[in-house]
Amino acid sequence: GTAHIGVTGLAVMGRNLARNFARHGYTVAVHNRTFARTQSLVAEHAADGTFVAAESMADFVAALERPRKVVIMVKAGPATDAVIDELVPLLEPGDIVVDAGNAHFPDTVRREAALRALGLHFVGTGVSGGEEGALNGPSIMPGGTRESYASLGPILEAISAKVDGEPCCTYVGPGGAGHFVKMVHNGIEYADMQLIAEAYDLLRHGLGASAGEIGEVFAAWNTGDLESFLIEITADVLQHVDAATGRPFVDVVADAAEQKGTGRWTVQNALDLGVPITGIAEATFARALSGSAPQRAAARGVLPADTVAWHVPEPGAFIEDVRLALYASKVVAYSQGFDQIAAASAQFGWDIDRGAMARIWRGGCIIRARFLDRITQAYARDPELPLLLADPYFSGAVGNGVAAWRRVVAAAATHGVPTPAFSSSLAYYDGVRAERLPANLIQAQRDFFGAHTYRRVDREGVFHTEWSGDRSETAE
Ligand code: 2AM
Repeated sequence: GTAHIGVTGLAVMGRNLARNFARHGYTVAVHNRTFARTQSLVAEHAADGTFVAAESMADFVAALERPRKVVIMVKAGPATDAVIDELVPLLEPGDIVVDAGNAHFPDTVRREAALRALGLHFVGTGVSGGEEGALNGPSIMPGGTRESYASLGPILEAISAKVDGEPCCTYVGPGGAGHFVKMVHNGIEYADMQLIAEAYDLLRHGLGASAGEIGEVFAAWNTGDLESFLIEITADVLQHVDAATGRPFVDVVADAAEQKGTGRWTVQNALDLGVPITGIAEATFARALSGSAPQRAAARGVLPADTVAWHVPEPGAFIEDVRLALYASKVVAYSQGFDQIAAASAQFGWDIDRGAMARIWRGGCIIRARFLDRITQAYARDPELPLLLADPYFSGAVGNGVAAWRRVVAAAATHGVPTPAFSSSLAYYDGVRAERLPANLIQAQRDFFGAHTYRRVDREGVFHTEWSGDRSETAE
């Protein structure tokens, strides 16, 4: 065969990836379980470049040059395994199977090991940017062997988004590293969205501002440190007017957030690793709370607020406080997400370059933002940076806003406006910077009821006190 790369699974994402490859001059073999989709792609988009339409999996594989590069773009889960099972007997050692779907990383670890045993390369890759990104340049996070990246990498880099001439694609690490990083990306996206929603809610309650007016605030914020895709679309969405009612669009949208599960995966993994990603966790739980219809119905009008009316004396100063609180909370969420990447990288031996992850998120993906440059710079200053928040640039930027952050969280609590992500981020900030935490008491309690032992501040060793006896202390 002569095709440079193949794509199987031609729903919108696969179709757009195939078109993106073709537009970059690659000959693309295309295949789909239902042939009609393959035919319509080739019929409608011949102008994009050269496609080879294959009706059977065998014809599809035969159309590819060696080593074969096959991109699977089907719904994550059993469909991916079904396609792999059909594909593998047709392949030869050295061929590269790419799963570009939203796989859960433990599945990728499993599939990579199984295909490696057969002499095949399995590349689980994150692809972010939705349909539009897949067509015009996504952020691509490929895992698997470094060897596979030598031939596959240049093709993925070619179709990825570019920022300052640099591709938003790099080798992430072995095994499930690519899908892991994509998962954390999505978790950070949850946190970012929740923080933006809380900022909107604060401006709504504090200023009594309309959605359109708040949209103007976000548009102004998008010219500064907060400049990002999510802030930009928020400004746009807030200013959109519902055609049917003439009301602000967001005012007619039901307030129950849904999720497809990547936030949940991120939090579940953080619990396994013991990494406090409170921003992402609060964002995930906030969606769950919004969808807790029976509980909300039981509480509405029953639980007293005991608040007074909110009159912000200086709207301009309040808006600036909220902006600073948003930026500080956002830095916390990213700092926590990068801690999670570091912990998983250590646990699984993936050796992930965190600065490079921030670099490939600058374009194509949902969390693309100006401030990611700052993260790359922080890890360039210190690749082993233990806490992003403590990097000199970020500690300075957050430190500048900390008084504002406290005013915003205090005002939200006083006036009964829920800000779980703002509040927990500030609690994390104060926790992580504390000279001494009350965990001393936790350890003493654990020793009391369970003889779980404790360490002392003044002596090395592990100790236990005979709580039910003479309260003497023994060294373990
Ligand atoms: P279809 O067009 O034949 O339904 C998204 O659902 C994409 O995944 C579609 O291209 C769909 O093919 C494909 N897909 C879903 N389940 C599949 C399976 N078990 N085997 C192969 N392709 C599958």
